[in-house]
Amino acid sequence: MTGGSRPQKLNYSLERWMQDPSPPLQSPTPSKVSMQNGPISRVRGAPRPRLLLQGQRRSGKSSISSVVFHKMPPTETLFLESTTRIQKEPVNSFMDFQVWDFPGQIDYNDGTFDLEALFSDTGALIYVIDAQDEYLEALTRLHQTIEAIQRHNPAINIEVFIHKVDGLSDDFKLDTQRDIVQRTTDELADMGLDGVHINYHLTSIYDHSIFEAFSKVIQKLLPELGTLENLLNGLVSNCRIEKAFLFDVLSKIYVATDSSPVDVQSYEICSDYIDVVLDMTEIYGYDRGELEVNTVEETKSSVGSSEDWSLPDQSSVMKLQNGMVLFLREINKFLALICIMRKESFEKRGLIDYNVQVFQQALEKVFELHR
Ligand SMILES: Nc1nc2c(ncn2[C@@H]2O[C@H](COP(=O)(O)OP(=O)(O)OP(=O)(O)O)[C@@H](O)[C@H]2O)c(=O)[nH]1
Ligand SMILES: [Mg+2]
Repeated sequence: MTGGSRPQKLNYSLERWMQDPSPPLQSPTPSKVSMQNGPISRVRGAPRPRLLLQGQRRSGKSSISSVVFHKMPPTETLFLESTTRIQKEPVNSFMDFQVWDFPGQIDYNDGTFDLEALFSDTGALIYVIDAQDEYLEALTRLHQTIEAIQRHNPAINIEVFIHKVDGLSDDFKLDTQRDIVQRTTDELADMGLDGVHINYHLTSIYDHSIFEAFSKVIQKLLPELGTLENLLNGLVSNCRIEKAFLFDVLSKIYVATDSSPVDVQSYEICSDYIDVVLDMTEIYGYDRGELEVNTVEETKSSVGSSEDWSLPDQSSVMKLQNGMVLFLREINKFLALICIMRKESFEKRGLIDYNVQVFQQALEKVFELHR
């Protein structure tokens, strides 16, 4: 995956399907939605990976793109029209990337497309399969696409979204996944492509699964992922935090988490918490001007104390009935850190504040390297 697209090399057949890019997606009303005082901007100058959303007609590609990147309520996707041209969606966030939403009827395996150009700057192929429909034809197309990718750019991550699973029982979901994996493995083996690694995700726009799947897809494209995980591991162990997520606020994709296993409920509650904070900020937000942020040294002197600790402006806390605490801290315009911890751990607020600041500064250095 390398930066920039190469439209001049696309031949007529592909250009015919292209749509001019829409303006880049930005954080919603950035002046109000906060997340703007932190020192880190984003990974400037880093490659802008391309994600291709492909699959049969009506499989749900545009719905996924609209729900994840435009905050469209899932029920409104019922009124989406069929895509006729490739929709290029530049996403400007902590990491710039672009999503290309393909029309279902496009057959780029017909020999006239410049597949070399199409796949050359691509980071991931997201192939969407409607699990509520017959999927044999979709699988045939998927296998042809994988074969083409192997020929042109085998470094592309192949992600299969077994989609619309909201209508299926748990047993049926797993049976469907097993069947799709088996058929794909067999078919690829017959094609002599047994070593190809494919990731499968069960998804629906009606719950958090689509955000979780997208998080995993994006994480694989982040060169800094290992470092981010290490930083989060350090934070978690120093402050006795149960789980910590670094979220992209606009899309609710989590960019990284500590290395303890992710359970869906933790992810869901953190994701819902972002919605609550953003909604409140939207209504009651105020211009905070320049924030006075303590230096690490200043904060260090208050480590261990809890009485004289006041919640920094860029934070929010929610205590849950079960004795757990949700703590959100904005890192910058795009990113927020959300931690789940026990009440007792949260009482050591000076310690938390100090460690979060250390974490924030380390993050800045990590991203600085890629500017
Ligand atoms: N039940 C359910 N329906 C979904 C889901 N995602 C999308 N849909 C529905 O699937 C239908 C088709 O969605 P689109 O997003 O237009 O499909 P598409 O793949 O972009 O179709 P083309 O543009 O024709 O290729 C819409 O009615 C959506 O509401 C889902 O997760 N669950
Ligand atoms: Mg579409």
